[in-house]
Amino acid sequence: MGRGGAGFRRAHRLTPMRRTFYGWATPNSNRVTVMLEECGLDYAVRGVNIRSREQFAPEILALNPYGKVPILVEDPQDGTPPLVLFESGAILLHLAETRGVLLPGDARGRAEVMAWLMVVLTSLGPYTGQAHHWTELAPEKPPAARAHALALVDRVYRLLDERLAAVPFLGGAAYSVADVAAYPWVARASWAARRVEDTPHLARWFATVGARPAVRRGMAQPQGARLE
Ligand SMILES: N[C@@H](CCC(=O)N[C@@H](CS)C(=O)NCC(=O)O)C(=O)O
Repeated sequence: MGRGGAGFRRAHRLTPMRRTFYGWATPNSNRVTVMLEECGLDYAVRGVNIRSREQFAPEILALNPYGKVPILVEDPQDGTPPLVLFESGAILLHLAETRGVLLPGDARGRAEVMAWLMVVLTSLGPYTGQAHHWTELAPEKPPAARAHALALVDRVYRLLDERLAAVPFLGGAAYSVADVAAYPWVARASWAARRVEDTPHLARWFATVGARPAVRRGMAQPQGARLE
């Protein structure tokens, strides 16, 4: 745990709730750190180096039996058992709902944000991850597997670009959890041999979201972590 320079750190203001983020310099992890920053919350960072297989340490498996990051633990410090959450989408929705941010209150607006959040959770992330595997990580790189993965990413990038030609943010008029979930994956466009500037509306959105101070801070966590 905590190798690579990212140990146990404090950030921001103290709050009664003790929050601990477990993760590494990965897109799914950065969804959560960006969201915590957007919420202005205090949190501790526990580095879990997935390249060193720290996600399979007993301490991590006790929190997430799937052996994956991110994980967020909320400990109310009042005798109530801690809430242990995994799955980046679930964590984002929990924070949005409990903090009352980045999710519209009206059913119609909320449903629209949810639809785009689901696209990002089920397509952008997993397809980019598969493209990364078949272009860089796999010991063998069958052309058909690589082409299939890249075509899936291309389709979702074209979808997002068309969407962002019509509205400023993925969920519509306002910045939302859908944007928070998408940004760290678009930041890894090169994993799918892509350039963000080739999709101009997505590139405009990427620059806008990337300029947010909370996004910059969240993307820099865990400090010192490298995905090598
Ligand atoms: N659907 C999960 C995916 C989590 C995931 O795959 N995390 C990666 C890092 S981005 C991981 O832990 N990989 C190590 C492993 O699968 O062993 C989420 O959104 O949180």
